[in-house]
Amino acid sequence: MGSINAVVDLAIEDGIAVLTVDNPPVNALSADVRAGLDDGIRRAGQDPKVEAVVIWCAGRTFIAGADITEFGKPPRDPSLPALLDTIEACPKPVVAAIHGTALGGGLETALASNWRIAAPTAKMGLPEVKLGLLPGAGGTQRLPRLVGVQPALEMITSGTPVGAKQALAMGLVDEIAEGDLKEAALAFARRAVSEGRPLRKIRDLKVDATPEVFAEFRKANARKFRGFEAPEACIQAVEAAVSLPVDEGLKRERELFMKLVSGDQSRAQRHVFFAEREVARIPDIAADTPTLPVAKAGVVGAGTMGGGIAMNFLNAGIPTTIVETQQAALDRGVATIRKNYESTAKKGRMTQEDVEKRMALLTPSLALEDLADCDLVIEAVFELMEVKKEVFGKLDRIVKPGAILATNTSYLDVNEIAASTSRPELVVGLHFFSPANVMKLLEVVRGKETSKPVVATAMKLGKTLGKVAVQVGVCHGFVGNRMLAARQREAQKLLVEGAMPWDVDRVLLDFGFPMGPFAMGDLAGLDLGWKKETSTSSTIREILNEMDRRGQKTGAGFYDYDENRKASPSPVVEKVILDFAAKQGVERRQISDQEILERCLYPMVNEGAKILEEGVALRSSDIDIVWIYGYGWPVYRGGLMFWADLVGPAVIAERMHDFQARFGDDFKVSPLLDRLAKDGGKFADLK
Ligand code: 3H9
Repeated sequence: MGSINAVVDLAIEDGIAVLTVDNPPVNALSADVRAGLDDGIRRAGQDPKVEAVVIWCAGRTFIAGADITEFGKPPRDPSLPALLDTIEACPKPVVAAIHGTALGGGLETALASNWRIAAPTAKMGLPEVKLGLLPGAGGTQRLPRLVGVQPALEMITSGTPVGAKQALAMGLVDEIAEGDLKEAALAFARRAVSEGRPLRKIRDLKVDATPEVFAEFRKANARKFRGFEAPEACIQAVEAAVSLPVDEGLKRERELFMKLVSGDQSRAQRHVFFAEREVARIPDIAADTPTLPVAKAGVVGAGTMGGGIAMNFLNAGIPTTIVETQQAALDRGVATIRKNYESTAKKGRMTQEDVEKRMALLTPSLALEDLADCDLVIEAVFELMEVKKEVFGKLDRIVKPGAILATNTSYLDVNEIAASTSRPELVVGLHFFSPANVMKLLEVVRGKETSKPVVATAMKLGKTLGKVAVQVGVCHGFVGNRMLAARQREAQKLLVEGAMPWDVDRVLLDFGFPMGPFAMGDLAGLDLGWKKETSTSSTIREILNEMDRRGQKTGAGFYDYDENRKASPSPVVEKVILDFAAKQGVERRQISDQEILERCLYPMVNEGAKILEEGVALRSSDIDIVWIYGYGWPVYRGGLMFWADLVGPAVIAERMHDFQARFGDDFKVSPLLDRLAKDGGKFADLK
């Protein structure tokens, strides 16, 4: 209990007022914190015994931002900008003492103070853009005045925090504390008093930049910002810092903030922030469930997937043995891993020493027996049940009792795989997404016998590997690929009915996906899972493979590619499609962009509804996470099911019924979607 209110304390130590915020877990600026700080600063300002103020936080961090849970609720006074005005107007020196993370409104609080002193491990940033927002309490006006326009633009539009050392170098903080932070801040405040330092107010600093700086910045980042509203608003606010007097700049910033905070993109991105934290919670597995140690890992298969999976373990510092059946394949796999690391090092994102450190953790082998003492073995071999069962049978006999056996299968029945071992409770699916060393999603497939500690271990392992782990149940394709299949099916059908691959791709690209399904197919290789011997020209894809148009690697697929792999619509493919449709007796028609979008996405929503009905996913926001981290779903649309709620289950169900009448049972509406449509419910509200 603080002396001002439950979350803010005011204590006077030797003439210095120490205002302590204690609002766990991250000292967010809730209404009580704002009121407490405002009151405390005013009292300190008026108290003749007080010569200076230190703002300081209890617990693990300085203020990590505005309280995100308050957005969208009726505002409560004092607002954050009003509080920061109070701080800035304090007639006595105010020093912010920063440890942990000073983020968003937290850093803005520090910027309204006269000086900032940081612990060596502190991090400072304005991550609002990641929530679809801009810093709305002076950050866009004060930061460029303090550090210059270019660094401010970078910090504000990327949201990436800087460490204490860099912050000192760029002038963001005034001192790094040696030893105890609070003591150092008190000493700093006393010095400011004894030296009679004039109060430094960032609002009074000059800021300057030519219009070209902003034009260049927009141009350089156009690709990265595509589709997002917040980065452009951030740039406009910084422009206002340069072109307007500070009070008008602050007003402009506020207007831009208010517009973003009430918009769909920010709602979507805030949803993702909480969904990403919620996904770790599994109702029937207590947070304190004991986990198994994973100190040594094994990977079976050194192909693209196996190699990528192994890299995750090496990155996390876990010694890993990788097994192949043939020396040549093993050498190729190991060489690819090295090549990937070397290329990261060449880009300056890793040192050569880091490369060698990781490679030294890797043991290549031709014998499964070498996996005997691993704590966890992941199999990434050919996607065929018989092959998987054989490997699991062997692993079960070889790998020490109590070790986890995991499969990277994308579609197959994990229960059946588990049944081929004597330890089904230790078998789990760990479904990585390609490229496995890059994509952040990890589907943790829980079999009917997988034990709770094994699921808990897999979820924790995901975090260790820098992934976002999502628990899913057993079914064909689990959550992600099962829903993707619905989209692929419709995309193929659209070609026969009247669209061209580039039409479908353009619509999905404009929607916000990094690329459309046909460009994606060309990139992955159209011959994935295709066999010449059994190919019967039964689909457009088969025909293209038969023509040796197997995607980017052969210079042709659904598109033609030039020597720089630049795609262009292919007249050959156009003819293939027209002939194929004619042969099927289909009279092609004009298909609108709207229909393309609905045909591709609504069946996915329907599949998502079935997945929820069956309990394959725990909650609709978990499905959102799968789509954002596994398939490049645009984060500003909040995930597939969040988007479905925005469009409205009733709208989607009605259109699906219409499609069913016209095109058949691929559009049969799930009972859950129908029920939500009838009751006016939303996926997000399902319990
Ligand atoms: C802003 O400041 C706008 C202003 O410019 C203008 C306003 C006018 N609010 O991540 P963790 C919760 S926008 C409410 O697991 P970590 C979080 O949900 C804000 N709650 O811990 C979780 O709850 P639970 C700008 C918050 O150690 C718990 O705290 N600031 C907030 O891995 C622990 O979080 C940001 O965007 C919040 N601001 O990471 C910073 N932050 O336990 C957002 C966290 O129930 N936060 N919670 O699941 C972060 O980046 C990380 O939480 C942080 C700690 C790095 C601080």
